[in-house]
Amino acid sequence: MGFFSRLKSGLARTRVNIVGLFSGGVVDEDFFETLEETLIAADIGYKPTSVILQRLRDAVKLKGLKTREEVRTALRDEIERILLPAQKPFDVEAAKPLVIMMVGVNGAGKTTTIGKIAKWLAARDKKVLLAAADTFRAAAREQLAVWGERNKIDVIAQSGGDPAAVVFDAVSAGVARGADVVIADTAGRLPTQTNLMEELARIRRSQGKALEGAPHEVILVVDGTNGQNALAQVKAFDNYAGLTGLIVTKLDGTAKGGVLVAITAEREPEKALPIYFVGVGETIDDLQPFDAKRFASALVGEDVQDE
Ligand SMILES: Nc1nc2c(ncn2[C@@H]2O[C@H](COP(=O)(O)OP(=O)(O)O)[C@@H](O)[C@H]2O)c(=O)[nH]1
Ligand SMILES: [Mg+2]
Repeated sequence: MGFFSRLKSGLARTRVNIVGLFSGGVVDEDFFETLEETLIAADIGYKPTSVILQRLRDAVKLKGLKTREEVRTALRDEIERILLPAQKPFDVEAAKPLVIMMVGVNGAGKTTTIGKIAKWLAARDKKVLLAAADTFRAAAREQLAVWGERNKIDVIAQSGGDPAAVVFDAVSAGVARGADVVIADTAGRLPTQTNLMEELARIRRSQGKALEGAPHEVILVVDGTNGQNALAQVKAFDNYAGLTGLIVTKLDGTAKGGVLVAITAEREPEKALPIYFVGVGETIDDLQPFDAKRFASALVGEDVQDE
C-alpha cells in the first residue's frame, strides 16, 4: 500500500462518516448540522468547525453551491486553506550541524521517528549523529543504540547520564566530526510534570553552550490518536521548550486526522507551527513530508492516487 492509501485507510473512521454524508441528498439545515457534528467528531474542534461551517454557508449563498458534492469540494478547500501555513519543507541546510531536539509525551513515537528521519537524511547523503538523551530508562538508550548500529549511524550515550550533559557531548561531537545533523532524543514527559518540563529548558540551553544557536529545531512529536489532548501538548511544550515544528504520528491507526486542523487553526497563519512530517506506520519508511492538499483530500474522502 502506498503512503496516500495508508493515510486514507488510517483516516477511515472520519472518512466513513464524511463520505456517507456526501453521497447524495440536499444541502439543507439538517445537512449542515450533521456536517458540524461530523467535523467535531473528527477532532477538528468546536471553534475551527464553526468557522468552516460559516464559510461553507456563505459559499452556498454567494457562489450558489447546490449539491453536497460541491460542498465537499468547498470543505476540502477550506481545510486546505487552514492547513497550508503549516506546510513548510524541512530545511536541513539551515545550519551545520543542524541540531534538532525531539520532545513529546511517552509513546508518541519520538524514537521511532528519529530512526525514520535519520534514514531520510542518510538517503540525502547527510552525516547524522544521534544523542540518546532519554536517560531515564536504560531500554530507551538501548533502543537507539541498537538502531544506530544497524544503520551505521553514531549514537552518543552515557550510562545513567544527565540528559543535558549527553546533548552537550553530542553537539560538541557533531561539530568536531563535521556532522550535518545532530538529533537529540529526549525522555517522554507529560505537560503536568512541571519539573520534567522545566528540565527541557535546561536540555535546550546546554545545546546552545556547545554550539551557538543550537538547537535550531525543537520538534514536538504528537500521537495523532491523542485527539484534542494534542492541543494541550503543543501549548505546554512550546511554553517550556520553544517549539519550531511538529511531527504527527500514527495517522495509519485510529487517528481521526482533524487534530492537524485544530492545531493549525489555534494560531495566526503567519505564526503556524510547520508540520514537517507525518507518520503512517511502524516501519522505517513510513514517514512523509506533510502535504496540505493531499491531507485535506484524504480527510474529506476524495480519491487521490499515490505518487
Ligand atoms: N502505527 C504506527 N505506530 C507508530 C508510529 N510511530 C511510532 N509508532 C509506534 O509507537 C510506539 C511508541 O514509539 P516510540 O518511538 O518508542 O515512542 P517514544 O516513547 O515517543 O520514543 C512504538 O510501538 C512504535 O512502533 C506510526 O506512525 N504508526
Ligand atoms: Mg523513546
